[in-house]
Amino acid sequence: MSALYDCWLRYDTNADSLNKEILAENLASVSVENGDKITASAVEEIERFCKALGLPAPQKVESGATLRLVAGLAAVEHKDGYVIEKSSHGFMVAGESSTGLLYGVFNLLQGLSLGKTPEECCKMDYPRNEIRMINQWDNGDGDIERGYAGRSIFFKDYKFMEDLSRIKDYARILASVGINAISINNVNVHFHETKFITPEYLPMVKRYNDVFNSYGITMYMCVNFAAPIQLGGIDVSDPLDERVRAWWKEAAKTIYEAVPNFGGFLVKADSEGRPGPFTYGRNHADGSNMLAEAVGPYGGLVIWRCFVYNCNQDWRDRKTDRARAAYDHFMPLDGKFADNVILQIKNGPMDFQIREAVSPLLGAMPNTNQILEFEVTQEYTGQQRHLCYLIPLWKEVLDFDTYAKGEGSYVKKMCDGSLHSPKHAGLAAVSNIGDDECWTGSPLAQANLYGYGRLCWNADLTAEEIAKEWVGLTLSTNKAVLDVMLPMMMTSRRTYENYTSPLGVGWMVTPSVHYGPSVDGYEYDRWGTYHFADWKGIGVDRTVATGTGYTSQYAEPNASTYENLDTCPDDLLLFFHHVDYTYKLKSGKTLIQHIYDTHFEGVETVKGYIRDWATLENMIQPDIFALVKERLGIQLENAREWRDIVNTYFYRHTGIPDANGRKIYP
Ligand code: GCW
Repeated sequence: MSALYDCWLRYDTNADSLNKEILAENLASVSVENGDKITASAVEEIERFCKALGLPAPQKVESGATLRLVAGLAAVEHKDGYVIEKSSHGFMVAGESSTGLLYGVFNLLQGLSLGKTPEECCKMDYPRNEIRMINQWDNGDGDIERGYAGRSIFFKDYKFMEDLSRIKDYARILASVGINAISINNVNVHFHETKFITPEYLPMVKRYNDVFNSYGITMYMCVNFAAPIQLGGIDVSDPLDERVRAWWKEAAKTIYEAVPNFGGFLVKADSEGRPGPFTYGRNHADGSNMLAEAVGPYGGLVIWRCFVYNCNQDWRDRKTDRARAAYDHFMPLDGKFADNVILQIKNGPMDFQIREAVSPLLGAMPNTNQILEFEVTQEYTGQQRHLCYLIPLWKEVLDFDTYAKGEGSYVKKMCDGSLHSPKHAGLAAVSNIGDDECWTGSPLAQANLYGYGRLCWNADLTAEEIAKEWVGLTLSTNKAVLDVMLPMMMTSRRTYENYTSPLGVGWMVTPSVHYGPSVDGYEYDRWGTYHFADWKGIGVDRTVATGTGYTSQYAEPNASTYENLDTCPDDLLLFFHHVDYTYKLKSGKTLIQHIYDTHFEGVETVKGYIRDWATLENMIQPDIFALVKERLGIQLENAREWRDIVNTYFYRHTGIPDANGRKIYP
């Protein structure tokens, strides 16, 4: 298609430096053992690879192939694992399942396009996490909630797309990094979308489902908790009402008759205006278990979000703390959820900020299935106009020690199920794609989708390794390119943080769009996202001693670390404490000087990115070069605006000048 469109599956990225003869020799013929529609996808991918590199299409043979593909090889122990090894006439890719085989083939093709020899591609690997899910926030009208990359590839004018080619390419992209689950519609299920689970839409649901299934991906849909009212004409959606329960059972039966291997439901309930069990004095175990009972007979799962908080707060009230909400609501329900209910918990207790604490609910419920939720779409992290490589942020979360079961209780162990041995575990994330030519607004934002998949596969991969793979597959394996890209990507999260909101306090964004500086934008609003800046200090006191008591939700020693000013890390200072502007950070700087310094520095770093990017002009594909160049220009303009507004705001509040006399607008 095009370099922008093909993402990391271009295959010809490094065409000039590949040994085509060796490739042609090894891909001369292919055989398939235990074939099905997933292995057919694998063969098709090999054909694409050959086409992209101008190699002859592989001959399909019964035996003696140079590339032998085997699905369902018992010797591969791990679920959906694979092995790539030498075999009698060339090489063999074998999977524990056909999905495992597909993963192996993607890995082989990626390795080859990075310039590895087939020998160097030999390995054994497997996904460490069971559920590796992507959530679309696509609405039926084609709009995408928090989407920064065009319109939906799934829906238009409240209809499913008839042409499934783009959905198929998306399935390829996802499967190539091991994603195995997708929910296709927004968690905010509005009027029209509520009907997506009814017979009117089920034939299309089935078509989408089949495409994803051919890539080893299970499809889910978001449902409206009040569907029995809207669709069933029942006057309530009380989860303990027999009529409501019967309605959901019937609805599930209808769905599964039409779409037998449908995954199940993803649910946002009692959150930001969505209906839920609270209306009827019921709790979230009552609500989710009711749906679980409906889909259970068909092997379906209910993924239930924990993003439940009071969004009608009064800013005058300093005691209510939105950060506490998920833990307060869900922790008492541990052990009360059905086996096929999985709680989905955002990485932070607030909402996907550039920096916030790790949610204390993660790993805290030993008798409940939990999965972690990330946001790949850059809602609060530059909306795909700013470069913000999110893998370092996610790694921090995955490597966070919750101490839930003593030292070493990392979040990643909750995700891979080794912390408490639940029935189900894994990760989910909000997608960043739309119908843009490059899928993600900026080509650099593709790296976040790629990296999310890679972390789902193996959370022990480093952010650098992932960046290096992505750069090699998408831009170039040329060392000069990597030398520019690695530092840019690895510093980008800190850079974004530098010119936006300081030290974990969050927001300061223009309300509703969440883009661009507005320091007091949410300060007197109902959303519970305040920084409490006055002339003397700033920050949210979440201590037990004098604040909201949020720190007590952590296991020790984390609770004490955050409670005490002396041990609270600088990066999260304003998330946990309200301090004076003259307070001295561990870095030795005063808070106010830190704010000025980071804001000046952030803008300078972006200027450096622009200079560095310019050096790549003749080393990478021109369309990618041009689009990123344009985006970096926007980033610089926005970063300046952030710097000047934030610095001026604090200068005006404090009257304290910058120690280095730089320009602050009075
Ligand atoms: O951060 C908020 C977003 C909402 C989103 C919500 C959620 C889908 O601003 O747009 O709604 O999170 O995660 O449910």
